[in-house]
Amino acid sequence: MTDAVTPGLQGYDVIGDVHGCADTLERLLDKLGYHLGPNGYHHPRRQVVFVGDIIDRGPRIREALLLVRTMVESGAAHMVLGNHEFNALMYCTPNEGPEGGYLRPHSPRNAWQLAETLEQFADYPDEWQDHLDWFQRLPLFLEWHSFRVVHACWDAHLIACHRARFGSGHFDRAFLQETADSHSVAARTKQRLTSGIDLPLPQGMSIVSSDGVERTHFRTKFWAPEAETYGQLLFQPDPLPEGVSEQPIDPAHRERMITYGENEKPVFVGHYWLKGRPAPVAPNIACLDYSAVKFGRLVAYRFDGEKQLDPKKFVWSYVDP
Ligand SMILES: [Mn+2]
Repeated sequence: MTDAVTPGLQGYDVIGDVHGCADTLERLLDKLGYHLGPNGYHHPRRQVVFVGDIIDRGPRIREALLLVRTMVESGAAHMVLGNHEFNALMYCTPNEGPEGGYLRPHSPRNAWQLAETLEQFADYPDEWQDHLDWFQRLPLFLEWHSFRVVHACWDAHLIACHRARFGSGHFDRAFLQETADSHSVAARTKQRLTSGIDLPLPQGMSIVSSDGVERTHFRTKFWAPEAETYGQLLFQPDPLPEGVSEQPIDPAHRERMITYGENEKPVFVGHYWLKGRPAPVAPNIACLDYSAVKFGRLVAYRFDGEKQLDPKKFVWSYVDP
């Protein structure tokens, strides 16, 4: 666990998916009372925790990444990796196994996900490589005495396994190489922690999500043991196809569900493209991704050690279209 050892530190501001919205991030930090000094943004009594997904999609990825990294390296912030950073790492890392290529295949869809980032770093290849090296030094999850942060899903079992191997949320080159095999523990850990639990739609069905991608799976809650239907388990803005919502959850799918107990310490995630007014999704769970890059809100939660999250402690900046 990471202990709050910084003298005078009073709390943490957990910030959701930035996705290249650097201007909005600057306005949010300003609103939260952070000041831009010679070593980047900082606050005399608070630290930021970024939930990951700083890159891809948005207009100022390079600036956002530099801002965040400067804060982390100066001690003003912490960060866990999002699926976008881990995917970028896999996309750009050669597979050292006999199959060769890259850890993440250069398919049109995978290329599309990283296109905006690679485009913005096209004239700065050394800088991009240096960021990739930095991603490899960041953890998949963080835990303090009073709260936890992971990009998409706090899976206690996989986290315990990861800790048994690495002692923390960090990982090494061997782990990164192992993620190329989708059946490996490494791949399952990366997928579960940074992308959550996806369930397949019934045979032949698909959803075209709001970003135009056709999906055969949908995103689910990791804390809904009482859910009986797929609709009660759904956790994404795009609705299920007609009729699927009311269907009872298949026992095989139920086996893949996990829970997050109501007495567990608060956990913060991003990832899920929420819309509307920010609020806790459970008394001890907050998702901070409110679709900033789709002209939603960039959201922070001001955490001061409370056991039950308070709807009044969300702060946000709107993205200027
Ligand atoms: Mn995201």
